[in-house]
Amino acid sequence: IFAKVEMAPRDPILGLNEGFAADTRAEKVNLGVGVYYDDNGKIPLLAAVRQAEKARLEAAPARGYQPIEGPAAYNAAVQNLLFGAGHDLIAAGKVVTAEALGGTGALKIGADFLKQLNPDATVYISDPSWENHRALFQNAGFKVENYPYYDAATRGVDFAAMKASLLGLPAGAIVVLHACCHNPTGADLSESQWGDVVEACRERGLVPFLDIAYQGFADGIEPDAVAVRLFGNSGLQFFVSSSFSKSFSLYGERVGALSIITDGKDESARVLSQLKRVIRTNYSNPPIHGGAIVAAVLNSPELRKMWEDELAGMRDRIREMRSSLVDKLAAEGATQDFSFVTAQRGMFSYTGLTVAQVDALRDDYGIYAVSTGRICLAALNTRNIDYVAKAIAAVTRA
Ligand code: PLP
Ligand code: TYF
Repeated sequence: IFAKVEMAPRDPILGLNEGFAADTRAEKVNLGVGVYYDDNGKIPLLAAVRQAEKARLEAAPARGYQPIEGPAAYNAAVQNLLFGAGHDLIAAGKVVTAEALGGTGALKIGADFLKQLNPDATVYISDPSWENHRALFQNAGFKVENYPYYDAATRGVDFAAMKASLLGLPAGAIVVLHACCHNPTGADLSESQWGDVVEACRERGLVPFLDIAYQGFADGIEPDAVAVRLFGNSGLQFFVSSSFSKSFSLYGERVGALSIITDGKDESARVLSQLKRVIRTNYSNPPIHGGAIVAAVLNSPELRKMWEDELAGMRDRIREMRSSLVDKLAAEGATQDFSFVTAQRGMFSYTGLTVAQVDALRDDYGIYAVSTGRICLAALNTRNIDYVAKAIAAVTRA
């Protein structure tokens, strides 16, 4: 039965971890995968998470099946974070939320549900985007195309091209939008540009699918929700996949959610019933632990404050690494101007490094970056940044 199975290509990002693990050089640095490390190079276990876990362990709750859509306390916490506590949409019963297996799981159940609703629709993702967007929607049976996004010349968004493209899409087209901290470019839209995107979606009858995997990593929980809030106040129906992998440092617990905004209670009930069917036939119901911890933190004023402070600490540390890298590259005599790195938002920088330069970083220095030139700033720390700056300056020297 397996004789004709071909070798599948490795994930271009997760695949880097294998090469990195096998590298025996002590000075090696993994700038590939989008994971936040602390200044000691460790994935942090947040104090708020630890406290919530301690309380749970002591309470020793039973491990029955969860509701198919996950617990109400978790889903309410997700909605409050996305739209702001007490938002009209929530009060009016217009938000259907289901816990999901990370942001990826949320995208997947959203994609499967959309396939039932509109099987012939095309999905549009940004050029470039997180590679899994394309694969995930293709595997759900959709044709996937790009809309223009990044402009290498300005190292920002070519918004005129993006907007013109959206205004040319057919009604019912599904548009995947990075709500903040664009992966991989770090280039985000301004609030007024988001307003234009909302209007383009309204005018063309598009199906917006917002993906927010880094809420809190640009400017903070509230400001990073600007796109979600603008869509939320627009009266449109849309999808949001959200993730706590990064913001709670709970990568392996697989905690995320899909939220669907409907036109009212009756539509919500029907949508939820179908979404539950999608979930039931995929994995029945979500695991308990991660969601219970996130809900406990978000629903306790004390733990929530602790979490927000820790999240701010992660955000600030990444910012420091950005400006420090720019300074050190200049001090190393880099022939290129890298000041754009401080304008990019979130975990990533699209450095403009070529494939050959990325290869040289790996071969000559044991520094691993994505072949597109994307690096994860959250993997830099006060001990490896000098080495990385020296290496980047060397491989980019004309
Ligand atoms: N969407 C984007 C844009 C991402 O960068 C990621 C990163 O992991 C995800 C979704 C998936 O998040 P998760 O790890 O929670 O599945
Ligand atoms: O872009 C990243 O690095 C993160 C982590 O298939 C990731 O989003 C990368 C690839 C993948 C799943 C997660």
